[in-house]
Amino acid sequence: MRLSIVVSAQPASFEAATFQGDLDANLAFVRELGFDGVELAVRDPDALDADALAARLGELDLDVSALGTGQAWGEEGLSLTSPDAGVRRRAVERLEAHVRLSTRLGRAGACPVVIVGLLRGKLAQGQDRALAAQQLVEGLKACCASAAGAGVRIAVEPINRYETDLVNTVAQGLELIEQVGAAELGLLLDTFHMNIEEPDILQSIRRAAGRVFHVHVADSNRHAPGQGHIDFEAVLGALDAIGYRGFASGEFLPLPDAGEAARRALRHLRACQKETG
Ligand code: LER
Ligand code: MN
Repeated sequence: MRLSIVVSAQPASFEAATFQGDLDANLAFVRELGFDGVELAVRDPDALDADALAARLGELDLDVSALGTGQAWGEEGLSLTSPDAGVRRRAVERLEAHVRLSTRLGRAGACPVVIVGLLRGKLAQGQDRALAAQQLVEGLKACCASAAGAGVRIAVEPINRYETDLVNTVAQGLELIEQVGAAELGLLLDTFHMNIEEPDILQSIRRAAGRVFHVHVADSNRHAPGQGHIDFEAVLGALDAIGYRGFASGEFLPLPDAGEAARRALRHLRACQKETG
């Protein structure tokens, strides 16, 4: 399995975006460490120079595994389930901009997966859950229609209950995919969230077979893999066994610092891969 790591392309407050700050320097550093790719966290694609970014990635021979979109929620409050129709429309338009950016950054025919994490929103007090669920399906249908035309895939990330109350588990994610009914929609499995929500992480990976579009790796305490109690040898083995051939992307706290956390993650994941073959 190829390894990538989250680098924020624009300033953000999300603390598990492992690398933040000077984008050019971070890309070079990640390459030097030995990652095969980078996952870019992008608040607003229109505020980026996509041509310059594509050129820089080409120079470094670095693939983009995925585009994170959560900053559009965290920094601007965009949400696919906002009670405000204008906010929902802008969230869809923003995801469509991420789909366009994905087509600009794709290399060797593979476009980065566009992630729907916290951009799905969370329920405000008194908000009707059934209506929000329906709005989420409608928003994703619109995004998938744009993605289908562009040859881009979208991955919904089940996120633990302390961060959102919409789609916490793999089972809920699979149900949502069925409701949307689009081949472009799959799941992002994040081991940190799975450790909180899934009764059996390996069984949930097997249930998601064929629909896993992207993977985030962080340990049980959201430190780098190897610093907590998740069995990454078993997790990587299960992903391999279901035929997952995408990236495992590091999204963990930059502790004791981003470089050291990234080194520890690489060391641990490579050792686990050796064991699984
Ligand atoms: C994002 O990938 C994530 O895991 C969430 O906890 C926050 O967006
Ligand atoms: Mn994640």
